[in-house]
Amino acid sequence: MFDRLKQAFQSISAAVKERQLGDEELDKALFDFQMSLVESDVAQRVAEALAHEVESGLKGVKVERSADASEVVGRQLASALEAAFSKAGTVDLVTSIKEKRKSGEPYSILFLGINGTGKTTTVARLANYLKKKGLSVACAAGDTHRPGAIEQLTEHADRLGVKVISQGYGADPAAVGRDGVLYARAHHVDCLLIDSAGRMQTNQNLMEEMAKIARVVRPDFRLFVADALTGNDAVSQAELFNEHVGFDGAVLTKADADVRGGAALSIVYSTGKPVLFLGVGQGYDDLVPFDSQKFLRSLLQP
Ligand SMILES: Nc1nc2c(ncn2[C@@H]2O[C@H](COP(=O)(O)OP(=O)(O)O)[C@@H](O)[C@H]2O)c(=O)[nH]1
Ligand SMILES: [Mg+2]
Repeated sequence: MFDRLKQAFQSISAAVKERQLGDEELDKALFDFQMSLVESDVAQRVAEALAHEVESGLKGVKVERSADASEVVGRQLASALEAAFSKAGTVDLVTSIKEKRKSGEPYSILFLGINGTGKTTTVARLANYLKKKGLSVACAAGDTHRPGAIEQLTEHADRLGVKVISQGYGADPAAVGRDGVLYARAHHVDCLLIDSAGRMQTNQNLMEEMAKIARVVRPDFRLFVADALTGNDAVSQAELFNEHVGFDGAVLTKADADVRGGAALSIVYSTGKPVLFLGVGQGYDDLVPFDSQKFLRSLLQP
């Protein structure tokens, strides 16, 4: 996972370590760094900002040996990345759910994202994850558009022993979500997971529909699901959903097949929202909490 992104970070440290850089060489090394970030799916704007961090770090201190330069680069990148991740913060869903339950109300999570990113699969995997933490879960079949969507969710839920609340195709997803909350409240369910449709990111109707569910259901958490393999598209989708609907955190799916790795970084940088989980396969256990400290260490340590 994320190998290409790791290489990009390591190559800039190596570049400044190997030679005493003149201005021209430094410019070239910075340009190469920026390019290699972009090739690893880091959004252009974010790549530029990171290259700028390195540049100002090297200019701001007196660097006598190339080994020192490499250290400065490492420190500068580490603090820039740490600042972005700590600004986004972290969310412990299990703790938040338990907190909310003290009030007697169920905790609700609305899933957002375009078709094919892995929303329904992630609803199932999160249901499995929360059950293993000892919490009770129900799902609302909020994708009332896509043929087969309700059956897909029901099949997963049956296998996991989780109740699905649905009203069939063509129903108002906001009403399905509200039904789900009423069911969860009446049956003392800890957490309700609300699936949703996601036709096209450019579809204004989709944004309006999602905003309506959010308005009606007032979920405790809006979870944006992005497909890591779509790279920069995932970042623009994140920005779009964040602007029109708003979200509180993200899941990055298909990380098992992602060698580039820039999407996580770019989503956190450009939306200021944390990544909570990585999808690392198609099985129910293939959802792992995202550890930003571990991620940063793996990027920056040779
Ligand atoms: N390899 C891999 N495949 C995934 C992952 N998450 C989802 N998928 C696959 O992506 C496809 C679309 O998933 P689905 O949940 O139906 O997406 P939705 O349209 O957003 O609800 C399915 O074939 C899933 O098995 C993941 O983390 N890794
Ligand atoms: Mg789906």
